[in-house]
Amino acid sequence: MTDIHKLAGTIDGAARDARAIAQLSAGTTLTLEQAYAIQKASIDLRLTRGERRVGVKMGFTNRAKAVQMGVHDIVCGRLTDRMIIEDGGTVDFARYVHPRIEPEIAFLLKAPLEGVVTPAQALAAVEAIAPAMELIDSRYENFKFSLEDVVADNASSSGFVVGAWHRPDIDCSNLGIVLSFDGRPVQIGSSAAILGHPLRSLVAAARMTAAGGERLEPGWIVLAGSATAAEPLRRGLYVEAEVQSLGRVAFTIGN
Ligand code: OOG
Ligand code: MG
Repeated sequence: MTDIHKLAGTIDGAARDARAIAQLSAGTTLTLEQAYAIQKASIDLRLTRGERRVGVKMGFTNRAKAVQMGVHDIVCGRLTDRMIIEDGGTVDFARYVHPRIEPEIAFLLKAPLEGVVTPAQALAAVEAIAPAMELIDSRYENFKFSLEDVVADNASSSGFVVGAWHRPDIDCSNLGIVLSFDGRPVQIGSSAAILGHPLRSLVAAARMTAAGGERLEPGWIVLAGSATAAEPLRRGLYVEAEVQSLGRVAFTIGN
């Protein structure tokens, strides 16, 4: 029998100690449903310690990411306030195992979204949109995992940084995006790489969150997923994403 709470504790411990572990699927057979139950239970452990839920992240909404990681299904994960990186701030490298960064678009919700919604309904629930980056840090050795492993591990989510919020009437369907390290571009893409339109990712977030028995809440942030492949981070870097019409978001990695 798969012990959801024991495996959630294993994942939670690895994340707290910034320690890589073997894939859960190496020791047990996991269904996707069990993987999402482990994700929920591991995040519940954080909430019990006082962290606050602030939203949802979507993953593998972009082909370049799916190819990079060998996972071809859209996944979602949970964001808490402890994952927030201040725009312009500094992150402590020692908190992570093998962190990577990806440029994203963030939605801030003003109304709940639940279940099957149209892109127009999704847009009507959006208060604002912003340039963002997600710091992913798989808890698995060598950043390697199956679909079930990565879902159990909160879709690798470890940190995120959001830039200035803009009114949602900006057309975000095809915005140029540049990720740079110390001023040098390392990834170039477009928001169109996110399911053809980032709003489709918000639609998927509403559907998948409802399948997990929750809804997207007003005040929550939804990260639409990376517009490019992810880039490994190293100590001392100045990391910036610039999104056309939305501006820049940045942070430094401490030594
Ligand atoms: C999983 C997370 C994928 C995205 O934006 O596609 C993701 C991973 O690549 O480790 O966050
Ligand atoms: Mg991401």
